[in-house]
Amino acid sequence: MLDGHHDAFSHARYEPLEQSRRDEAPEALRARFQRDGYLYFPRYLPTRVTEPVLEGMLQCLHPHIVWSDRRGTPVLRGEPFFESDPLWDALYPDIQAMESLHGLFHGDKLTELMQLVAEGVHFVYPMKMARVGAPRKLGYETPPHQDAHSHHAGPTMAGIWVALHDADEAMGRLTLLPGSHKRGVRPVHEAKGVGGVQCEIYADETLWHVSNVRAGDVIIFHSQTVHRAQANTDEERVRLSVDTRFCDYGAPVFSTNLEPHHGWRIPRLDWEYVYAQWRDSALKYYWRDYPALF
Ligand SMILES: O=C(O)CCC(=O)C(=O)O
Repeated sequence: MLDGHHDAFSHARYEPLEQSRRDEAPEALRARFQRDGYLYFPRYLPTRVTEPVLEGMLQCLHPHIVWSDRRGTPVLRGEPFFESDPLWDALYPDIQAMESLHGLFHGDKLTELMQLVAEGVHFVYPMKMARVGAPRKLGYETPPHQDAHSHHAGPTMAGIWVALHDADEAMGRLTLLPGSHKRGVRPVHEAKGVGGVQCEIYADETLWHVSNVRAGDVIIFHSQTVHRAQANTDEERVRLSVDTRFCDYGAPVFSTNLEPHHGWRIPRLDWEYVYAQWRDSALKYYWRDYPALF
């Protein structure tokens, strides 16, 4: 049954994510980021900011995934599916076309956090990701990896991840290996699950940080911080979240990050499709004249 990479974590130990607050001194926050390789801001975004994204995703995922008032989470109706399954491919372009998904990462509150980490002007990657962590898909969860490898990025790049609803330990939480960013970009091998590659974990690295999250929680992690999703072991509950990447303005950005997420595999998923119904054009093609693409 446990045929995926997650059985490799049977000896892992877990501690809660170290918490940060926006009103702490910037130097203290940056020092913690450099020490742990991540910052966790519980309840940072108000639900009025996250709810449109959650509701938009649920509309696109209907009737396969629906909100359950009883569980207080999305739940799966029917067969499970994961990123790049045919059903996911059919539903994902409309999730990508959500103006709220892209706009979320350009709003004031997340901009403030990114500026704080970047110590000045930052660049938000055009590629925005929406995650559907379905139950009953053991072994297909995101394997441990470094975004420096998957996005061909340097040390000033970081990931920013937002919880859209509360999620507990059964629901495939995002899990980080504290301090792992200090040991360089690691060798990888092929793996099942989102992204398809897994990086090396050294023998002394057994302590992972993970917490139950609530809607509006934000996690920022260094491009070399090893992270993964735990298995979703629930019978029906689904974890939905969104994330993107950012870097110091002017840092090199690799060209695949300029496409919509999975635009390289799903033929109709290009920026024309994404932007077709947007009301505000300010964020369309904002990235086109970025000076350091390769
Ligand atoms: O949310 C997830 O399941 C994976 C997120 C992730 O790996 C990432 O943002 O790089």
